[in-house]
Amino acid sequence: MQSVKPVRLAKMLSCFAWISMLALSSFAQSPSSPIQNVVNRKTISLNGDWHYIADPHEEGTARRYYLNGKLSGTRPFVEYDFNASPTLRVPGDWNFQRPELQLYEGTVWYQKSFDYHAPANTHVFLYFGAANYHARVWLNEKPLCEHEGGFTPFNCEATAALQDGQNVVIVSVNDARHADDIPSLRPDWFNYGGLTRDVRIVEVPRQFIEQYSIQLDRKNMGRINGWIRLGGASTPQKLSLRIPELKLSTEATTDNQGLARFTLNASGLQLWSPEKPKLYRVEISTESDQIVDEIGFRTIETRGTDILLNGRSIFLRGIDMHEEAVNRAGRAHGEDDARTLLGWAKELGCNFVRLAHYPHDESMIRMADRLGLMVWSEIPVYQGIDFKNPQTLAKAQQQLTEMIARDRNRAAIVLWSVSNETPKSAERNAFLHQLIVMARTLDPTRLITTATNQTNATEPHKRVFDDPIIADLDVFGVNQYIGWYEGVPADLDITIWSTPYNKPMIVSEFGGESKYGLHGAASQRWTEEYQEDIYKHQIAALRKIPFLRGTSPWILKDFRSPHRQLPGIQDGFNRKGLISESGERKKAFYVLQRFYRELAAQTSARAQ
Ligand code: GCB
Repeated sequence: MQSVKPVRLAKMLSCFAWISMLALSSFAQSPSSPIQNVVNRKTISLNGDWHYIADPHEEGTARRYYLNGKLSGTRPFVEYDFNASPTLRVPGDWNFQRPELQLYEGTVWYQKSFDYHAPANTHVFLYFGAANYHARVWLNEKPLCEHEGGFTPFNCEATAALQDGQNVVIVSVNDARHADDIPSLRPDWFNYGGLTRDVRIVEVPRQFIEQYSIQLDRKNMGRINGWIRLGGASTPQKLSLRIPELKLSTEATTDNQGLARFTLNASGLQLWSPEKPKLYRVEISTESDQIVDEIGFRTIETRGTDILLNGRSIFLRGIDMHEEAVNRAGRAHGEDDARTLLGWAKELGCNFVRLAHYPHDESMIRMADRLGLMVWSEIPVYQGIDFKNPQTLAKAQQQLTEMIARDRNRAAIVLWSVSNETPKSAERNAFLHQLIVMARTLDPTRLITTATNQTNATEPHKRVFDDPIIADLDVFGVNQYIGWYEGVPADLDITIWSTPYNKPMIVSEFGGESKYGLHGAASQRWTEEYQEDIYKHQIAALRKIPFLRGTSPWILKDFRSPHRQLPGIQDGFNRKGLISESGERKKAFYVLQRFYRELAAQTSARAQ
C-alpha cells in the first residue's frame, strides 16, 4: 500500500529544510499538502449511504475485507458481504447513526460502489474532508493510501486504480485513542468516529493548480503578494492571476518545481474586516487549468500589547466553539450548521471565534469569511501529549501543515494555535517551539498563538503569566476558571493579573457549568444564576487587565463529553455552554452579549 503518511511526511520535512532558508522572505511557501479549494473544483460527490461492517476484533485486514467479497486463500467461502450489510450516511460520525455504535471505538469498514468514466487526460483523486482518526483506502481492491489525523483533509491519487464503469471504494477507519497520537488519550470531547466530512472525486488536468497563497503585504497595504504551485508540472508553465472587480491581472512563469511568485499593485481595494467582510473573486489560470476563489484582503500584526487589523488596534470579542451539530447528535457539518453556529456568535456580538480544539470543517471557515468573524484555528495538541516522542511531533507537524494548506487564503483566520493547555517542561517547550517555527515558516502572514493554563500563583490572588512558551508567540491565550475549578466568583474581583511579556493576551477560556432551566441562588452551583455570576465577576476583572486584547469564554454551546456524568445535570454533556444543546440561551449569554455590545459601540464610536 502506498502510504500517504510517511511519504508525505518525508517530503514535507525535506521541503521544510528548504523553505526554512526562505523564512525571512515575505512569500509563504508550501510543502507537500492536500489539494486546496476543492469546493471550487470539478468534483463528484461520494457522500450518501455507504455499507459498513464494524470490526471490534481487528479481523478485517486478515480476512481481506478490502477484496469486497472475492475469495482469497484456500477457504471456499467468505463470511462477510458489504452489499448485504447496513449503511451509514457519509458525511457523519458512526456513533449517533446506530445505537450499537454510540460508544464504539475501533475499526469500521466502509464500502461504496459508484459508476464512473474518467475523462481523458485527467488526474483523479479521492478527497476526504476528514476521517477520524486513522484511515486506509482501497479502490477496486488496490491499496490507495493511508492517513492519520481526524480533522484535516487528505487526497489519494486514484487515476491508475479506476475502472471505466463500476468502481468500489473501501475505507477502514479506526478511532481508537493512543497515548502517542494527536490528540492523546483523554480529550474533554466526544470521540466521534468515521468519515465525518465530505468525500469527493476530484478531477484535475495532468498539470493542475495545487496550492496558492494570495495575501495582502503587511508592510504595504497597496500590494498583494503570493505564490502558486502547480502539481504534475516539471517544466516551466505560464499562468495568470486576475481580480476582475479591481481590474487587476498579472502573469508569471513557474520554475522547474512548478512554483511561481507574483506581486500585484492593488491600491484602492476594500479591506476585509468584521464590519465589512469584503471578498473578491480571484481567478487563476494556466494553459490547462482554471480555478476561482473568493478571497478577502487584510493584514494582521501585533505592536507591543496591541493586535492590529489593517493597521488599527482591535479587541477580539470572541466565543469558543466545538464542532457539534445543533438540534441533533453528532458532528456539525456543512453550510447550514456553520450558519447556525456562527449566527449565534454574531447574535452574541462577536467579531471572533476560537474554533476549539482542532481544525473545523472548511465550510465553517468559509462562512466566517463571509460573516466577518475572525478565527483562531487550532491543532489538537491537547493535554497529555507524548512530548518526548519524535513520531508524535511528526503527527502534529503533519496536522499543522494540512490545516494551513487548506485554509491559508481565508481572511477570517488571523491566529494559528499550536496547542491547548500543555504543562511546561523542557520537552514540551522544544516540541511547541518546533511547531511555532513551522507555522511561521509555512505562513508568515498570520499570528501564532497557544492557550496556556500555566501560571505562577505563588501569592494568593496574584496571577503571573510567565509560561516560557509565551516568548515564542505573537499573542498568548490564557485559560482560567476562577469561580469554577478554584475559589468563588468573587475571587475574580481581587485577583491581579500580570505578565513579564510585552505581548497581547486573549483570555481564551473562562466560565462554569449550568443546566439550562435550573434556577436558584447565585451561590448554587449548576444553576444559570451561578454561571451568570461568574460572567459578571469575570467581565469586571477583564476590564482591569491592561494587556488584554481579546476574550473567548468557554463555550458557545453545551457539548458531549464522556468526562461529564452527573445524572440530571450533565448527562454526558459539558454544560459550560451559553446555549443548551437544543438552542436555549442561558442567563450568562445575555451578560456576555451586553459586554460585547458595549465594546462594539465603543469601537464604532472610535471609527467615526
Ligand atoms: C479546559 C479545556 C477544555 C475543557 C474545559 C472544561 O481548560 O481547554 O477543553 O472542556 O477546560 O470544561 O474543563
